[in-house]
Amino acid sequence: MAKENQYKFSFGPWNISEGADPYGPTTRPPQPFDWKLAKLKELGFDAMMFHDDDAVPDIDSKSPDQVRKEAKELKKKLDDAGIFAEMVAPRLWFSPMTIDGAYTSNDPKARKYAIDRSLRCIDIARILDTDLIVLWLAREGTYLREAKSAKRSTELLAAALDKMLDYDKKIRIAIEPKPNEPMDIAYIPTMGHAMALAHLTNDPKRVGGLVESAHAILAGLDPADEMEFAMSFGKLWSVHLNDQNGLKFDQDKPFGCHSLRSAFNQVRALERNKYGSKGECVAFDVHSFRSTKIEHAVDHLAHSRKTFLRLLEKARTFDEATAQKLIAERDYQALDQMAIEHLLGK
Ligand code: XLS
Ligand code: MG
Repeated sequence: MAKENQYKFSFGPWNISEGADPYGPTTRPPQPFDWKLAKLKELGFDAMMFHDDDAVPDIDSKSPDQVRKEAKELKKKLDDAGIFAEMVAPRLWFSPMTIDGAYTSNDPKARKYAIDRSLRCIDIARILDTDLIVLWLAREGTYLREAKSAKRSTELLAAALDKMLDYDKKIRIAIEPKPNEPMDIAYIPTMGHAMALAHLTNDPKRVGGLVESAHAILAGLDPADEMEFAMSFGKLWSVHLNDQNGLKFDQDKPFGCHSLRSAFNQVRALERNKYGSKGECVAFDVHSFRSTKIEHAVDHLAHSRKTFLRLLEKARTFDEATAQKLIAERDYQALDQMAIEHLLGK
C-alpha cells in the first residue's frame, strides 16, 4: 500500500475555472474563494498555491499597507482551515504595464512596475509564511526576434532576480520554465536555462525550479527528465503535474490523461529521488474540460490526485531487481513489456 503521507498536495484557486476559451465564453459560474478553500480541504489536499492577486485581489489599486492587511486576513482564514500556503507567484502578465514583457520590457517604467510588484508579492509570501516565490516568466520573450536582445533580456532577468533576493534574504525563487505561449518564443524555455540563470545571480543557491509537465512537453522534452535534472542540483522545489497532447496550446489536462506511461515515469522520478522529503509539494496545475458541468467542477483535481497515488503504488511495486537484470542484458524489449504489463495490472 502506498504511504500516502510522504507527499503533500496542493492546487491554486485558478485550477477551479469557468471554462472560457479564446473562442467562447464561460460554461460554469465562478465560485468564491471560500468555496474553493472548503473543496480543497474536503478533497484531502494540504496546501494552496497563490498568485499575488489571488491572495489580494486588485493588488495594483491597493497601498502596501492595505496589501499586508488583506494578506493577514487570508493567513487567518488558512490557519483556521488547517491549510498552508505553498507558494506565491507574481501575476506579471495581466497588467497593461506588461504587454511587451515585465522584467524584459523595452520600457523602463514597465520594468520598474514588474520589480515593485514582485516585492509586494514577497511581502505577501512573508505574511503567508512561505519562503517560495514562483516565477512563470510569461511575457519574457518576443513575438519577433528583432524586438529584443536575448543577451540583454537574460541580464535584465538576472538583475530582477537579484532585486528580489536582496529584498528578502530568506526567500527562494523557483522558475517555472515554458517555451512559448503567450509569447512566440520565451527566454527561459527549459530547466537547463533556469539552472543556468541562477548562476548569473548574486545568490545561486536560492534560485531553483518548478517543472510543469505540459510545459516540458511543449518544449519537446520529457517531464521526468526535466524533474531529475533539477533534482540533480537539489533544486526541484515544486512540480505542476498535468498532461498535454502534443505541441499545441497549453492544455493543463488531468494528470495521466494523455500518457499514463509518462505520468508513471514522472511519479517514479519523484519517488526514487525522495521528492517531498524536504517539504516540497505535489501541485496539480490542471483545468476542467470546457464541457464539465458545475457539479463536477473539482473532479479533475480529485482524479489527478487519485491517479498520482495509484501510480505511486505502481512505482513502489515496480520489480527493480528484474529491471536491473534486463538492463544488464540490454534487453530493453523485455523491459518495455515489463513496464506495460506492470501498468496494465494482472
Ligand atoms: C501557466 C502557469 C501558471 C503558473 C503560476 O501556464 O502554469 O499557472 O503555474 O503562475
Ligand atoms: Mg504551472
